Amino acid sequence: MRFVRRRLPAIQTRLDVRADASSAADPTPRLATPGLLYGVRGSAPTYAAELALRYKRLPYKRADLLAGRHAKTLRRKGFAGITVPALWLDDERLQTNRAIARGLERLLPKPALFPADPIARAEVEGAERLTDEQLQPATRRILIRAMARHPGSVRANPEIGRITLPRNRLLRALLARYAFRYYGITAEVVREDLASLPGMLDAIDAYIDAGVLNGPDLNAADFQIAPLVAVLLGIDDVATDLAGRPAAALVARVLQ
Ligand SMILES: N[C@@H](CCC(=O)N[C@@H](CS)C(=O)NCC(=O)O)C(=O)O
Repeated sequence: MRFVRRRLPAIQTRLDVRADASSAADPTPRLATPGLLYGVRGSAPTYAAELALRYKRLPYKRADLLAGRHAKTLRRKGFAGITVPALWLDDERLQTNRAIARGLERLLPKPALFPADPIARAEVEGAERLTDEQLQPATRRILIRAMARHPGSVRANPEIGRITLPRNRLLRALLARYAFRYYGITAEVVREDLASLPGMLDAIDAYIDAGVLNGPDLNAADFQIAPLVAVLLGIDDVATDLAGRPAAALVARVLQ
């Protein structure tokens, strides 16, 4: 097998306890086998999928793939795409956070990841889109550039964990070069990301003010946004602008 299992299963242990606690009154389905979540160490999107699985109280195991080998492994496991999170659950292969959220909702409608009211649901889906299409790629580029240029200016969120980097400086530099090319990271692109970040955070804060996010019941968009904001809170360049924002309170609630 080409994946590396997490060495420290702290999150997993907590989940297993909850999954085992299901009783006659608890609608959590007993799956023939637990879900298998493929991820990458330190990946905020993978952690988002974990949050959705835990919310549904579905038992799962997480297997972290080696970045670089991930695409081949996922193909071999029968997934059509090359990104993580990728979830094998109840004989279904679900890939991307948006598809995973919908797949989990189909399998287990309660507790709901989306509001029943169509207008409220459309708003949550709008927040999801903003996250998936803009906040997630911008956060990735800002993070990778900060890690490559000023490693001391980045602290990993303990819940999400640290991206694994080689100790060897040359290997680290090669990896950075590869990642820059792969994700189209240049000084100019990251300057634009940094310039558009306050607008994205304003939009998230507005969703929170309107009760679309961080409402009494958390939803799919909350789970996708909070880990990304948690990553941003660990980057010196952007943390100050974030600290007092409602978005930071969402992180405190979702990631504890
Ligand atoms: N937007 C999708 C994709 C997430 C994504 O891009 N994941 C990264 C890791 S954080 C990945 O798999 N990158 C590998 C690649 O693009 O080849 C989601 O939320 O599921």
